[in-house]
Amino acid sequence: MKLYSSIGPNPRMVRMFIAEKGLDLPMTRVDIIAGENRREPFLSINPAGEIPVLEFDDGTALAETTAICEYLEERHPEPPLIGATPEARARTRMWWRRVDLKVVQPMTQGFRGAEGLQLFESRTHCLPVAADDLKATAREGLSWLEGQLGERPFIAGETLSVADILLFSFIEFGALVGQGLAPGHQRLARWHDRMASRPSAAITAF
Ligand SMILES: N[C@@H](CCC(=O)N[C@@H](CS)C(=O)NCC(=O)O)C(=O)O
Repeated sequence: MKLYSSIGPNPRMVRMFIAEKGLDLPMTRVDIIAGENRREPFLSINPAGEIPVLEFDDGTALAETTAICEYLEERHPEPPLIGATPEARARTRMWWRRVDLKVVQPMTQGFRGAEGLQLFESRTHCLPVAADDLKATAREGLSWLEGQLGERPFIAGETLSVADILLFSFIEFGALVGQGLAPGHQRLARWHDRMASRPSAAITAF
């Protein structure tokens, strides 16, 4: 089994997930800036042309961070990063989805419609006219999470989960592309600092 990885928050979150599991997978680097992921032979591995991809020893491949993390959790349940019980798994998936829909998607689309436009306009439908609103939507999502976090140590509860890993990876990405935390995001800033001190957070670009 090996992972196709690159710069960017999606492969980073999967690598962080792998590190938190204590796993060590061989990796192949894909140059997404040069568009290696948008042409053959990569398109035969993932027709969506995106990174990360987990390739199995029989040559079949699995894309999408969600599917990859779910698979790794089933194969390597310890430590649980999605959950050890049906209730814990459901709670993590609820927060995972909220982080994805409220922050990750609008932040990504906001970036692709503005700072990332030159790189992405020939690859996917970008929304330059909506970029500012998409960024505002991501900021609102962060503010909502700030209010929800309360005094909990982690996004989904008392222990680290994939929801923390996803949010951390995208908050770090946002900081690089002009979508960093706002001064009012104090709980998230403290949570971010705790996350940043984990050894798995040292994994940045491939
Ligand atoms: N929905 C995909 C998104 C993957 C994605 O957008 N990956 C970025 C890197 S962070 C990528 O491949 N960008 C290059 C491109 O789209 O050409 C997932 O969850 O894995």
